[in-house]
Amino acid sequence: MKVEMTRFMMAYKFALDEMNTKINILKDEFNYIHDYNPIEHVKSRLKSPESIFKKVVKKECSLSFNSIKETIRDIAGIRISVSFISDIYELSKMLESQKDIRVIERKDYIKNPKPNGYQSLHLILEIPIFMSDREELVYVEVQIRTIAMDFWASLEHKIYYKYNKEVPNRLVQELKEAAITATALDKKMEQLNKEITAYKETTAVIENEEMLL
Ligand code: 0O2
Repeated sequence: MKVEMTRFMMAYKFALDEMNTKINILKDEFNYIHDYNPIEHVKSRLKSPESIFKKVVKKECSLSFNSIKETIRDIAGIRISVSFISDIYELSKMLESQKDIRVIERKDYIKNPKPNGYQSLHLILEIPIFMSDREELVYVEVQIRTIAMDFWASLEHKIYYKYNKEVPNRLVQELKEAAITATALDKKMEQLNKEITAYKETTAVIENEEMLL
């Protein structure tokens, strides 16, 4: 059983390595071509066997590797923080359109935030992993959000556990207000960035024209 569990977990580790390589390539390519990198932070994690087991119990899933694989699709998880909301969709499009990636599920908590204010784009992707004797299709959960959304989510997560999942109403309300403030900040930063980009483009055109004179 221990060997099987190691083999089971290994596939997820390779899937994370594979996805991290894909993300690094996108990051480098962006830097070379656009002189700009939309990716601020990338954090990846493998769910521990204890957390997998807790979720198995919670979801009343049977203990076979196949049903664990189908029920718990976030054993391999990657969280990407970007600067602007438009970067979220641009990055997700780049990942979703890769030939060896299949999009299994897409939850847009930015267009439809959770009632507590949580915002993020969640993708369940399936990628092939090639091993010495077999090819396996593995699920990876990718969460893409802005720095402001990530800041909010980490604090909300801390509060949720600090109060043992019974957060006082006043704090719930204040967290909702903080989520609205974070959205307003994201929108403002996006608009400022658009203005700066447009300004840079016009000055570049003028400089080019002057060089031609
Ligand atoms: P961890 O430790 O981050 O992995 P499922 O994953 O199928 O059980 P669900 O609700 O269908 O559950 O999945 P969903 O909505 O895609 O959200 C799963 C993950 O998103 C969570 O994983 C969190 O990481 C994050 N998330 C979702 N809602 C919230 C929220 O309200 N606040 C914060 N801070 N994070 C959230 P886990 O397994 O809960 O935890």
